[in-house]
Amino acid sequence: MVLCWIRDEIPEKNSDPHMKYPGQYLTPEELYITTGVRLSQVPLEHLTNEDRLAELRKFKGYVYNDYVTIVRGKTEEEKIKMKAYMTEHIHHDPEVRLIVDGSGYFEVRDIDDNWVRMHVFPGDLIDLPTGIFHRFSLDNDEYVRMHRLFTDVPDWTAVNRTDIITHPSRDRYLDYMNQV
Ligand code: KMT
Ligand code: NI
Repeated sequence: MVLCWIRDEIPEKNSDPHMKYPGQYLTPEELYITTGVRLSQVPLEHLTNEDRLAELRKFKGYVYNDYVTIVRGKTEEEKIKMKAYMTEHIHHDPEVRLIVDGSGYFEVRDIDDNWVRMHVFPGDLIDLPTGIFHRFSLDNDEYVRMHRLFTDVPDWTAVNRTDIITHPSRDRYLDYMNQV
């Protein structure tokens, strides 16, 4: 089950929960209305990875997938990657991730530019719409493994918020939010 809440503004130690005082969880419906993010659950038990993929493909038409494991960075390369994940960015494509092991925090900006934190666990499937500002941090367990799914050839380009003047994916997101 994904737990969601509005995050405080304290920038240190992102692996802590950072729930904004006085603290309240958002329902999946509230999350959808304020961000456009959809959450669902995939039963991981009793299914091999291949079976699970076949199910997901039927459901959404995903054509590309791979796995990514993230651990607290020890090497310089890992540290750079962690920093990139935690830098606010958008993509041309939706960001679809199935958590298969471990846990972590996805953060998305809501329509009022608050950070909404989603604590994700195995079996959680998150679907971040194209053009939503987001970032990712490990929690204090310092490990997550995710299945990444794409409906097209993957485009890994991350456009950081500071670089953005206008971006087509941002216009698509704002159009999409008008229909939510
Ligand atoms: C990304 O674009 O890869 C992210 O936002 C990080 C979380 S998934 C590895
Ligand atoms: Ni991303």
